[in-house]
Amino acid sequence: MKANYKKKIKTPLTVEQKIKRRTFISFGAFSALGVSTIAGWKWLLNAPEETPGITGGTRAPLRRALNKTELFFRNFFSNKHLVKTYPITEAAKTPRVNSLIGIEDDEGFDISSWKLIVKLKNQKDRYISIDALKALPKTEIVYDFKCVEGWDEIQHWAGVRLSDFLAHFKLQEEAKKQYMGLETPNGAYYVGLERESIMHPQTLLAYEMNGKPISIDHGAPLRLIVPVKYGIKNLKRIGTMSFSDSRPRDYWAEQGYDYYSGL
Ligand SMILES: Nc1nc2c(c(=O)[nH]1)N[C@H]1C(S)=C(S)[C@@H](COP(=O)(O)O)O[C@H]1N2
Ligand SMILES: [Mo]
Repeated sequence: MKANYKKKIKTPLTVEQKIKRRTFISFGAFSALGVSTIAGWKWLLNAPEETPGITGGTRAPLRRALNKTELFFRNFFSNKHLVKTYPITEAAKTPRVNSLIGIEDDEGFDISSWKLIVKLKNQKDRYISIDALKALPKTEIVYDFKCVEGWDEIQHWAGVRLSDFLAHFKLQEEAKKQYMGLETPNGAYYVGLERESIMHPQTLLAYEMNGKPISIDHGAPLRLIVPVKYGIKNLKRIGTMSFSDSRPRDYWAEQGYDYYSGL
């Protein structure tokens, strides 16, 4: 059987009718846009806040978007992307000291008895001396250190590559976890780093600056140098190291700064 289509007979619209119709459609479209904007704004405003503690407490959908952006950059850079390096002659002779949280407020700190404490699940903590670290192959880097506050400076650092350290101390299994947490000995300053930055070939546990042991203000005896990140992640005076699949606490992320803080 053939379907029986009726031919629609249209009487042409007058100009006035056309204008009326357009006006009506435009008005409807703008109203719908307005309503959905307000609805969207309300939805965001009433959405639950992200898990408190780790980051600045933004709304969950916004955090999801930020995490997607972060994931894009993590995949994009992975650890094949190398930060630009410079000749040693260009390095600052007296690099600036920026901030001393966890350093100036730690009266009890004794550099001579310092050991890096590696916290392990279901195992005893490991204590690693500065001499044990210095016995490993030394890696140097001269690069442009960048602080989120708006300054940058070419600096010369040396130490043990973090990935070499993990391999030497048989911590690769631990390092398969998504995050590493580092804290000053008194726990006043702390950062969390994701796997790609930990394994990045330019990431160092640094014990020298300009060819000499790092000064107290710059983070003696051991600090993190992670050139793929802003200064805030480059923890000075490392006390403890730990591994986890959830984000470790992070001092500046708690204040609302981007947890990833990549360059
Ligand atoms: N323990 C500790 N590490 C820290 C900080 C700090 O306040 N305390 N500040 C960070 C910031 S914001 C920057 S820019 C760099 C500055 O390092 P510098 O003082 O060696 O220049 O250290 C980072 N590491
Ligand atoms: Mo900074």
